Amino acid sequence: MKGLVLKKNAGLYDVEIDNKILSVKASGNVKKSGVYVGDYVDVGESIIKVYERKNSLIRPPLANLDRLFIVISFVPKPDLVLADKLILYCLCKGIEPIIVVNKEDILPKDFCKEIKEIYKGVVKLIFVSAEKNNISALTKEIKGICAFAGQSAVGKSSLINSIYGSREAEIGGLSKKVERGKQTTRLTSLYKFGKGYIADTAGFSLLDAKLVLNITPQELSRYYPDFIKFIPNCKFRSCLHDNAKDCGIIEAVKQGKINQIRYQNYLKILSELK
Ligand SMILES: Nc1nc2c(ncn2[C@@H]2O[C@H](COP(=O)(O)OP(=O)(O)OP(=O)(O)O)[C@@H](O)[C@H]2O)c(=O)[nH]1
Ligand SMILES: [Mg+2]
Ligand SMILES: [Zn+2]
Repeated sequence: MKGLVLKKNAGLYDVEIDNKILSVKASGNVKKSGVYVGDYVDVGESIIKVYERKNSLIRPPLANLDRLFIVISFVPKPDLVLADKLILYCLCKGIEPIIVVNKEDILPKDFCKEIKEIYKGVVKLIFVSAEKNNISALTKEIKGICAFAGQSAVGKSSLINSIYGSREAEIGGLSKKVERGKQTTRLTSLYKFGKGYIADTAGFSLLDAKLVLNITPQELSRYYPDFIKFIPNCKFRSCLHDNAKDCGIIEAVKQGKINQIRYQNYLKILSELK
C-alpha cells in the first residue's frame, strides 16, 4: 500500500494511507538509505520501499516539497539575503516560493510598500497576521506538500497554530532584548490541511548559500526573473553584473528598472558563491 510519511519519532513512522494513519517501522534496507518526512512509501508489515524523491532538504530532513512559504516580518528585522537565497534554492529544486509577510497588524505602511517594490515580478507576495487570525490569503495557497521557512520569531509556528486553531506547534516568545527569539521548533512533521500538507520547520534559517546552492557565479543572474530581460544588454557574455562596464543589469538598476536592494543582495550572494 502506498502512503505518505507524515512524522518520524524514535524509529517509528506515521504513514498516511487512504486517510488513515499507521505507525510503522522501516525495514532494514530502507532504514539504511533513510526515510524522510514527505516520502511516498510502500508499506507492508513495515516500510518496504521509498519512492524516488522530487527533491529533498537536509536541514530539516523533508522530501518532495511542492511549495515553500518564506516568512518575513518587520520584527525581527527581515534578512532579505536569506529570503533571496531561499527563493534561489526553490527555483533550483522545483519548489514554488511564496513570500508571506506576517504580523500585518504591526507593519508600517512604508515597510509594506518597500517589500512590494522589492519583490514585484519576482515572487508571489501575501500579507497575513497570525495574531489576528487573518490568514485566508495563506490557506488558499496550501497545495501539495508545503513548508514554512524563515528566521526565528517571524511567526512560523504561530501561523501553523492559526491554521489549525490549535496549540500543537510550540510557540516561543520573542525575546524583547535581542528581538531574535529562541529556536523552539525542532521536529518536523506534516499536518494535513484541505488537499495539502504543511510542515513546521525551523532549520532553514541556518541555510548557507554555498552548501545548498548548486549554482555557479555565472549562472546566478538567470535565477533572477527581474534581471533576465536586461541580461542581453551586457556586452560580455560572462558578465557577472558586478562591474560598471557595459553591464545591462547595472544600467537597469541606475534607471530604476531593477530594485536597488535586490541588486545589492545579488552582489552579496554572488560574492559568497565566488
Ligand atoms: N503582532 C504579532 N505578533 C506575532 C504574529 N505572529 C506571531 N507573533 C509573535 O511572534 C513571536 C514568535 O512567533 P513564533 O510563531 O514562535 O515564531 P517562529 O517563526 O515559529 O520561531 P522559531 O520556532 O524560533 O523559528 C511570538 O511572540 C508570537 O506571539 C502576528 O501576526 N502579529
Ligand atoms: Mg517555531
Ligand atoms: Zn552585466
